[in-house]
Amino acid sequence: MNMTNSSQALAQVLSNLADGSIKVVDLTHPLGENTPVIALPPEFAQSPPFSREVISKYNETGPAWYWNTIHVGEHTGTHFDAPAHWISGKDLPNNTLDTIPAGKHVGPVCVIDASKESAADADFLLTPEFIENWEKTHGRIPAGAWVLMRTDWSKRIAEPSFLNIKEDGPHSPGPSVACVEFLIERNVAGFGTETVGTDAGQGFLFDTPLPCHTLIHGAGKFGLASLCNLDQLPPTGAMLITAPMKIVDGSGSPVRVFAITPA
Ligand code: 23J
Ligand code: MN
Repeated sequence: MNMTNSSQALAQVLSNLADGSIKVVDLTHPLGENTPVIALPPEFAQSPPFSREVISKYNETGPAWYWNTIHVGEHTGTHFDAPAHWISGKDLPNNTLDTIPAGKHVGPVCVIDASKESAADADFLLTPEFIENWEKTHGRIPAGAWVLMRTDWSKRIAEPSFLNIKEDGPHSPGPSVACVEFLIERNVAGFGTETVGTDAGQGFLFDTPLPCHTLIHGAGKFGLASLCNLDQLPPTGAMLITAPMKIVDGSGSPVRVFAITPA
């Protein structure tokens, strides 16, 4: 594509955004004191809930301005997992938020609808067979695409059934070990879910524990957790923009995720 054509392509997108034939879908939950946080087994350090204190609010300490100090774990709410989050990705190049090239934050997105299966079984696992079946209808997942698993779990965000913790730990859907291997073979940008983390609730018991951390970050791929509004996306044809904070040496951060999609 020459300069004129690429300028025209972008002008077309902007004109379609203005006339409403292309829309922006926000895949981000509000972030606040009530945002659910993952609970690890008690022997491990825990991530605190989001909190804040007022610096000043139109008062003696700041008569015309309002600002807060926030305290938040990197992996809180709708958030981005960088490869350095996991020990398997610790020595990879460009594995932290400040070194991931900007171009990696814009790309195609495939949405795999497992909402019915997840409603029927809180431990539903996405498999290579399920994705291959999806590909028969929607085409092969392109290299560099985000793959998002739709479960409608985001609709439970204010309920105990979001974390869904039972006596034997959390129960929520996610990818199987073979599924994560399959996604790496497809050379995806990353994998995203509507649940508190990218792995299934019971993923710590898999033969490769927490494969969507261990394997995917070891392969230099990214994660997105606690997404919402996936039911507003087409299976293919949308563009994803992920914008985590550029934290020096950051392993992840709360993120704003937008999908640009045909209306
Ligand atoms: C730390 C330890 C285990 C897990 C996680 C974080 C996450 O899910 C996360 O937010 O990356 S499983
Ligand atoms: Mn995380």
